Amino acid sequence: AAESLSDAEHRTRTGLDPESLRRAVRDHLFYFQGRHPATASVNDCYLAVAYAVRDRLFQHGVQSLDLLLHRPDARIVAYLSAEFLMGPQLAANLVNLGILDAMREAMTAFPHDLDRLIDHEEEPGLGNGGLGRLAACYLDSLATLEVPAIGYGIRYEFGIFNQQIRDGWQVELTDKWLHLGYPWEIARPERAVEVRFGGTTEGYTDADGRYRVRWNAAEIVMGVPHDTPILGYRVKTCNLLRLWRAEAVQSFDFASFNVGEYGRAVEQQVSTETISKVLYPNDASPQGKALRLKQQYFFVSCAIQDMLRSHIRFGGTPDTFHHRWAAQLNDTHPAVAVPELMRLLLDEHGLEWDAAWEVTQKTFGYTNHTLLPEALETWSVDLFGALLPRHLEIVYEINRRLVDGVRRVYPGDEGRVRRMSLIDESGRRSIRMAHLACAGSHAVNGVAALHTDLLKTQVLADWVAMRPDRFHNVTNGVTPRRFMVVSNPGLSGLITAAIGDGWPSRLEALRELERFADDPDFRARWRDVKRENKQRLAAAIEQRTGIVVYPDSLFDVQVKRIHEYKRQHLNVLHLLTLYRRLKADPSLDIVPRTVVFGGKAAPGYFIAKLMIKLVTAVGALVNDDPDVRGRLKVVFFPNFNVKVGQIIYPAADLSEQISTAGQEASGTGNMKFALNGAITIGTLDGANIEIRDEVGPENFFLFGLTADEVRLRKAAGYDPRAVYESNPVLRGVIDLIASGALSPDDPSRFRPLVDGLLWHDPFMVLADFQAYVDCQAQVDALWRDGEAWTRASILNVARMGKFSSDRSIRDYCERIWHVEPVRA
Ligand code: B1N
Repeated sequence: AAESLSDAEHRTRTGLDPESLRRAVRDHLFYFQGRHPATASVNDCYLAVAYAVRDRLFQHGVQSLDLLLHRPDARIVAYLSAEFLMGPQLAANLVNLGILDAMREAMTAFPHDLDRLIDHEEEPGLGNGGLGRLAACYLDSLATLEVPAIGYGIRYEFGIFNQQIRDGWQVELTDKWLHLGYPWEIARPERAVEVRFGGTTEGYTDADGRYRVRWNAAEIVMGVPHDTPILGYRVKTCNLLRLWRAEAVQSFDFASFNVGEYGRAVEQQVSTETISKVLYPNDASPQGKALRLKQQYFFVSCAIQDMLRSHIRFGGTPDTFHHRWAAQLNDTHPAVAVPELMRLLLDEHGLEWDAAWEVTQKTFGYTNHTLLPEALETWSVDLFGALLPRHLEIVYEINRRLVDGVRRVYPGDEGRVRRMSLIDESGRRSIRMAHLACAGSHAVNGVAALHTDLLKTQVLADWVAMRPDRFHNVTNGVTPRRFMVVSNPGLSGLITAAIGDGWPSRLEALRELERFADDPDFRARWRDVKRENKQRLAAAIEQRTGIVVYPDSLFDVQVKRIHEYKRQHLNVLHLLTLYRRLKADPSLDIVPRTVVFGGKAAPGYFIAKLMIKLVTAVGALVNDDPDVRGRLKVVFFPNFNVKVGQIIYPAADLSEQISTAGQEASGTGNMKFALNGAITIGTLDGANIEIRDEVGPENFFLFGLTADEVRLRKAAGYDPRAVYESNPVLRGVIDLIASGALSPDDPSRFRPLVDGLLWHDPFMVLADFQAYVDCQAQVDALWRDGEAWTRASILNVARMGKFSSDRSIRDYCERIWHVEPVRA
């Protein structure tokens, strides 16, 4: 009975034809959920289909694991990330399995069709934005490229909040993604590990007479892994997303229980389980809260212990850990992995410092995702030491050796020592997590060419000077399976009809579309697809906001987290410019536009929330004004997430990527838009620069200061007030906002925004205003030439192949991880 299943047995149990699928769904409904197919609810049917699909994923998954057992030499990637923004799983898994149509047919026998079930699915929002979504795209590409990999993270009970718009303001609601059951994961309580916190350390001499350290912790928490299978596109490789849930160690506080303090025992349990309760909803501004550090250490310790355990079980030894595992730190959130691996190698496995340090450095790579000073994580030494006393000692020892090294190379340069130290001594002493990550890694990378340059010349310049060959650029990418095949079936079908079906896993093949760019018939079909997608979005907009928009208008879209550096307010200033032109001359012949915004603001970020209110206030002013007569519509689409993105990207004509140059590390929404035929209006920031290089400057609307110009302008003493005074159009819109006309119930409501722009404007909104307005006029001009617009749209898609996350992952595999595919 222990033998494994034959291929034929797999086919009868987990067949991929409509008849087998229908039987599998029916069996799950009946035997697993106790439901009669005829009376099953939408959720019943959804769960049954999901379980039937999961069976088929695990069929591949068990085989992939089997393969690794027999290939102990194969290197495995561990992607350590505090966030995985996976998005809906059903359609993506059906596409990767190649059974979307078969399942659609199978479901005709049930009361709810497949598209209804796909629409019903709720996504696990276990991430804030680009960083978490990137991790999810990378898992898809790793599996597709047949590279063995595990994503390690936290199974937050509550993900990113649900956003409602009430009276034009953002309201946050708890995200209860687990409430109807999550069918894609499987809990593995037998693989739980223990994680410790607090207490003290003590030295002792071991049996061999060597000095060692023991950590007497004050608190023990259990980490229980929950595994989600990650199948590649049309391959047999199935990897794992392993998320950890914090649970109380059952017997831990029996002392209080025994003396009748049941309440205290339960309190302990509640406080323990708080660790994996909720995702911090801040994008790019960490909170120095003890709970956040606990979350970070919790999942990192679970992951490293899990990796070590499996390495040793498959016959490895601690000193060869890095042969088996290549671990990537997704920003500094998991950087405590560096002292954690050191601790395990030193204290639990008895390695000497130098040997442990070599293993550690060879294991880790570190990806930096932001230069924003407020986003560079530091932890106060006091907090860190109270929670992780042994790790603090190890950090000090790493630092002692680091500082020695700096002094050897740069004798007398104490300024450099202070700058490079892992400890910031300028105020209350704190640990610089980016420095810890650099110290403990053999490779450090930025996420787009400009970002890597700025990283190397500014934030990490001292580190580059010491170890120039450790720095790399790996430009981000996105998965074309989810962001084209799943979300834009119309365009995907048209592309496949033209160039065959190989492009989703070989995205450079899109270049073959170039020869259709001048084909009138192909252009017409291209427009038809876009129109259908716009109709679909228009229906969703009306359903969710009540606003009626016209699919023939130019869909001008900005969806991303709300942040001053992303400059949603610059977009609003343009909107008001158009509005004032129409008010001045209601018969003006302007290009009809629908301007769509979407995105969440961090709950404590006052100005970002005010920006949302500003957008909705402009919508209230503009949308029903008879002078505008439907030529301008402004929509704030609520609760932007992966699922909403899958409706929005395919329907966009114009992609707004207008961050202040030098601020957006890469951006990935920019790629999703362009891959769906939107043309970008953008600054020379992040990956915009590389997108423009690829698609051609004539197919990209460029405006604004460069990163260098921003720096110079600030150094010269930027005076936003002077810009305001000298530009009557700008003055007109700023005065309109300041006048209270947009907020009659509270005339000074937008004062903080206006004052910020006039007196500080750190993101150079006013400096870029006129260039942006002029560039939007060029957008109008091209739009009026429908054929030329379509041509540019086709060429955008044809030349975007570089931005597949498959290319990014190949870069990581070759240059950073040194791993190879393991073919089934
Ligand atoms: O990472 C993305 C980039 O495309 C974006 O440009 C970048 O802004 C984003 C603290 C972050 N950087 N830093 C974060 C997220 C959560 C958090 O608590 C920082 N997100 C980014 C992918 O490279």
